[in-house]
Amino acid sequence: MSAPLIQLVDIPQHGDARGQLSVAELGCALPFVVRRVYWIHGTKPGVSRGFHAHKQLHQLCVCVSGSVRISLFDGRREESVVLDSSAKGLLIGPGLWREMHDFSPDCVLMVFADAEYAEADYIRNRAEFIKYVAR
Ligand code: T46
Repeated sequence: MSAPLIQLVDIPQHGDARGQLSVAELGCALPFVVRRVYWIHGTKPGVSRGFHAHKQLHQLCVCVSGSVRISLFDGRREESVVLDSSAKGLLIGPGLWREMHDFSPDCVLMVFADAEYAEADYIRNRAEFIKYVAR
C-alpha cells in the first residue's frame, strides 16, 4: 500500500480568552529549517493557482484564514484536501504536482519553504512532470 499523498500535521494552538496563537516550530509542526515564507491572499473569484511541481523543495502550507482546496498528483494518484483551519498544515515534498482551487475570498495561505525561491526547481508543464516522475 502506498503512503498517502496528503500529509497533514497538527499546528499547536494556544487559545485563551484573548483569542488564538498558533505555532509552527522546528521539530514540532515544522520538519525542516525554514529559509523562506510567503503567503497567497486576495485571490480573485474562480481563480486557481499552482499547476506545477518542485524537484527539491519541501513546504508546509497553512491556511491561516478562510479555505482552499489543494490537490496533489504524483504521476499516478491524485488526492485532495480542503484546508480551512490554522490548526492543520499540509506538507508538500518534491515530485508532487500541486493545484490550488476554490479559494474563499478571505483565504490567506501561508507557506513555509526549506529553500529560497529558484525558478529552476519548478516543473511547470504537466506532460514534462509525468515524464520526470516516470524516470
Ligand atoms: C507552490 C505553491 C503552493 C517569487 O518571486 N518568489 C517566491 O518565493 C514565490 C513563491 C513566487 N515568486 C514569483 C514567481 C511568479 O512570478 O511570484 C509569481 C507567482 O508565483 P507562482 O505563479 O509560482 O505562484 P503559485 O501560487 O502558482 O505557486 C506558489 C509557489 O510558487 C509554489 O512554490 O508550491 O504556491
